[in-house]
Amino acid sequence: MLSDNAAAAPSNGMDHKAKKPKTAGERESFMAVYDVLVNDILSGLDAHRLPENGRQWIRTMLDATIPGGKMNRGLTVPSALGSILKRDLTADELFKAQVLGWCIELLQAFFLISDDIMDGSITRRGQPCWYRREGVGMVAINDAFIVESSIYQLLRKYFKTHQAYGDFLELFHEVTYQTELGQLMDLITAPEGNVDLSRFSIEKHAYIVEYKTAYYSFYLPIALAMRLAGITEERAYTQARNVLLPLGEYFQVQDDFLDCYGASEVIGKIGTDIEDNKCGWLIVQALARASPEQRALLDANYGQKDPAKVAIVKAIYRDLDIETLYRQYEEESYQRITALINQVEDDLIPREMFVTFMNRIYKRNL
Ligand code: DMA
Ligand code: MG
Ligand code: MG
Ligand code: MG
Repeated sequence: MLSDNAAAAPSNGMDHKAKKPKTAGERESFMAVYDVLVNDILSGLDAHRLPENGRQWIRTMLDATIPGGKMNRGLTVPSALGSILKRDLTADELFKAQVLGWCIELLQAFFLISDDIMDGSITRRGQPCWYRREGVGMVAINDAFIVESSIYQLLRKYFKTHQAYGDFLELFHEVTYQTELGQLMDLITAPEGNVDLSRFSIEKHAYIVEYKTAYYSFYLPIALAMRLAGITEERAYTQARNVLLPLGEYFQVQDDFLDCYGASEVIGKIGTDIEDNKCGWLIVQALARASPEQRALLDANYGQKDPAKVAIVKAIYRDLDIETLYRQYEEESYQRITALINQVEDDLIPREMFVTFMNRIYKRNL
């Protein structure tokens, strides 16, 4: 978990110390805000005369799709705000940061409900994916839209008169669009029943992971905390992006690795990337190293829902020692991102909040 990751972080020779990892108290306090926000969403339905069974549906759906994850994105907003302000937060500052954090968790739930349908996934967070629950099916598509709309119900309720309201709306809209563009490229690079591995490349992979993951998972939490703290200089946001997009790429490479090598009871999901013909990090690395014979086997076996074919692809990954390559990539990424953090002007935005964010995911196994 988080503390293990922080403990695993190598000394990086930086004089700025990372904040302590999230304590149980911070998670508990964050979860308490979830209960408040669900009640806000449900109360907001009164104005729409939603029949009781609709209200019950929404309550069940929110509880099944929003909590239960690692909450790294959401917890980063209050922790980054503390780093920026360099003091304990007031109760009101903490609450506002937690509301924004939950809005990211709602955005994440909206993406995951749809992503699991599009990827044909089986489980999420150790439970059947929402669309696979009894009586749900394709209602899940509209549920994803309701979760997305709920973000804007909450932003209006808590920030309508805040000076940064317009910026918050713009940020959520922009990163949503970016994520959808990334998902588009992820999906159309992986057409079902039409395997053509020459479509894959390191560059295509880099585009997909920047757009589908890095903006909403890494840039958004820090940018929201910065905006909440009153930072308006564009230069500060550019410097944040310079660290957070590479950090997001590293995170999605980990996700690609865990899809194949993670323990499903730990990551709570069953990998589908090989079956789904995905342009993931493992296949891109394998293609760069495969002999002509191995390449022919990959062409014949990738992207098919047949366990024997998946096993052949995994055997080639093993022969090419992709796992060792990944371990090297992890170490190299930590050094490379540390160097990027050292380029940030510390009096503009504290380097510490990037170190904390990086340590939270370094060498993760879920
Ligand atoms: C995740 O890509 C991207 C978004 C926007 C949810 P993915 O399909 O690799 O995610 P997961 O492995 O969690 O299904
Ligand atoms: Mg998926
Ligand atoms: Mg996907
Ligand atoms: Mg994945």
